[in-house]
Amino acid sequence: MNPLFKERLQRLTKQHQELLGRPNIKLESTNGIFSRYAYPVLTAAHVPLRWRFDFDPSDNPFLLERIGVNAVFNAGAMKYNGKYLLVARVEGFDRKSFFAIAESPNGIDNFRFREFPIQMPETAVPDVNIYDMRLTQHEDGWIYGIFCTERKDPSAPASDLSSAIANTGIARTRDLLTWERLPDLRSKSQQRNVVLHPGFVDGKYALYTRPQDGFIEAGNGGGIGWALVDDITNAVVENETIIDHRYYHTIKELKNGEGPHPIKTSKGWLHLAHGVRACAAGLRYVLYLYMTSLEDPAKQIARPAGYFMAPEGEERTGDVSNVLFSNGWIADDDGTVFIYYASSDTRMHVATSTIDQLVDYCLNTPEDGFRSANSAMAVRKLIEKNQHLKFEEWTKPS
Ligand code: M1P
Repeated sequence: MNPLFKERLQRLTKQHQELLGRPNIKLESTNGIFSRYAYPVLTAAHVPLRWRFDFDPSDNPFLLERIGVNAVFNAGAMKYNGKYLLVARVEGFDRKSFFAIAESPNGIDNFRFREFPIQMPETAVPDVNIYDMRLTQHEDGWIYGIFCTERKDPSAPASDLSSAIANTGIARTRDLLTWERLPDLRSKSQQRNVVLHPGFVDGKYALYTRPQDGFIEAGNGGGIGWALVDDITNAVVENETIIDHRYYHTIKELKNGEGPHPIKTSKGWLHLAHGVRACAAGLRYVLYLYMTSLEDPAKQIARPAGYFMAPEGEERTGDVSNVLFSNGWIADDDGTVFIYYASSDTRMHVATSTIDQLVDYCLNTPEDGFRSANSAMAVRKLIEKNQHLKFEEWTKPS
């Protein structure tokens, strides 16, 4: 064996094990709404070495990496058999993404990929790229994975090698080992960020949709939609109503999209979504929350203004900078919420909060007033409310 091979193998293995076993550190929360953690929970470097290196010394005497991983991001999430499970988007150097499951005993660190990535079955029209799976444990007993499937636009001129069509792939599993691929969602428009509601509504499957005119532009797609579907094995969007609109001069002016499926709370359904606006630096993706009624999951009951989380520090940079995106969260029985979010299309992080804190945030944060005067007025009202309180005295050391 080439001594270089052995030396590299030992170094690589040691570094990898140290990375996977590194304890995460909860950071102090400044806004009291959620806490970030010091380290990403999944990165390209977390991907098993066996997926990247040929460990046969005679075939790979220099121990070169054979298959490079560019990024690990936009993971769906669920609790399964007591473990915190992420279905991550693993993107290779070749730009193609596939899904892979990583599990952790505590939800904040020690995420380890299973032995093999998911070999997602294809439909008669093969996917070119698949990504951003939302997991839903549905009332019908199946676990659904709803994801984006991208294919080249067949109507694009030969010189156009970029135009693509975004559609929604649907797969289901009972054990997270074998997946059954169902026909893609049929809809009048392109669709990305489609999410399955966990229960039947009026006896039908309910989807959060994101109609879009083109592959990138939402265009006439007015925001996050809602559609009831009779048969998930032949899913067709017949009627779509917009339940969370886009507005001029807000964080979701350009487009928005549902994150993971909403969490049921005693006060309503709690939703996590992303909003996009344009600025001189390009597109800025932030996360926001809203709530809908328990009786009618399509009816908004709380719309806190602005963003809930925006990129900070190293989160700001990556393959597509200035992006936070989330398609996975887990609510534990004790009310803890693990929010899994990706930064800049590069890496996965976790933030923790509680259902009570998130609901309080939604119900008590002022709504967007759509004008500067109303924003200033909201601050003024808060100051006036505080004037009647003797909170300065509470800050004196006792
Ligand atoms: O690059 C940011 C995100 O862009 C797309 O999201 P949306 O359709 O809302 O614009 C997706 O490609 C997503 O994967 C990506 O993180």
